[in-house]
Amino acid sequence: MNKYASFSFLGLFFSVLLSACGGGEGGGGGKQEAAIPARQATPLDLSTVGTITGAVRFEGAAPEQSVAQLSGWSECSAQHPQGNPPAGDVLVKEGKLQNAMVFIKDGLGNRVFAAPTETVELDQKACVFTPRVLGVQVGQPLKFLNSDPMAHNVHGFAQKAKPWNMSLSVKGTSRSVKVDKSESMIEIKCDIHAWMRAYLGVFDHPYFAVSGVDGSFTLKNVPPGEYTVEVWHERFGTRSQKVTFGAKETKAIEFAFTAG
Ligand SMILES: [Cu+2]
Repeated sequence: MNKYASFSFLGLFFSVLLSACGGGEGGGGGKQEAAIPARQATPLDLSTVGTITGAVRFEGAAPEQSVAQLSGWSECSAQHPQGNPPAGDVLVKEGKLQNAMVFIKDGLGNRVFAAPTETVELDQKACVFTPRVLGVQVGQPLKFLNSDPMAHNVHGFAQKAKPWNMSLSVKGTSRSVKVDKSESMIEIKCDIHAWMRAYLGVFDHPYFAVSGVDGSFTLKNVPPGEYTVEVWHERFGTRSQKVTFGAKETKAIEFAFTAG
């Protein structure tokens, strides 16, 4: 167990940390670590928590999704023999919207949540970021990986945390960061391939989920309270609603974006 895992195992919370660990790449020569002030996680009464679940809908005719323009990049085109791939920016199926980020925006008060030690991975494969939309908690390990035979980079346009820009020049190269400030959402680009995009949500709590193919999402272990729950989508913006949530409740909510 490394020292980060040890800290989190003890239920401590990193309020400030941004580190980058080389995985076969130079770029600074190994670890860069800030001081790690830690705060005690607030105990969660598991006998009172419940579930907020639901779906993100899209009403009306959805706009066409964008197409990644790979022309001029033969090494990428070669991995898409059917032609330029859809960008994945509008995924609507039977009125349900995929790849929307649903999260508690307000209402958790001063609760402090320990950062999970499990690593979330963002791959660059066939010249596409995978997944396109993802979330982590503040201080949770986030690994950028290049699975392609050509160079990529990972440029994170964070507004609150320090932005990052790192090269992943060789297949199998990875870099790891821990983002130290919550922000929804952070745009991530590859500066080499203009079509490559991912969107990262960084939250100071575990109550977030990316909607699935059927538009569904689930927020588990939510304590009773009055919350503002928000949904974000890269093309359609945000919607929010108030949710009054009782002890041990399971509550279904819906969000709807509309055409035009
Ligand atoms: Cu790239």
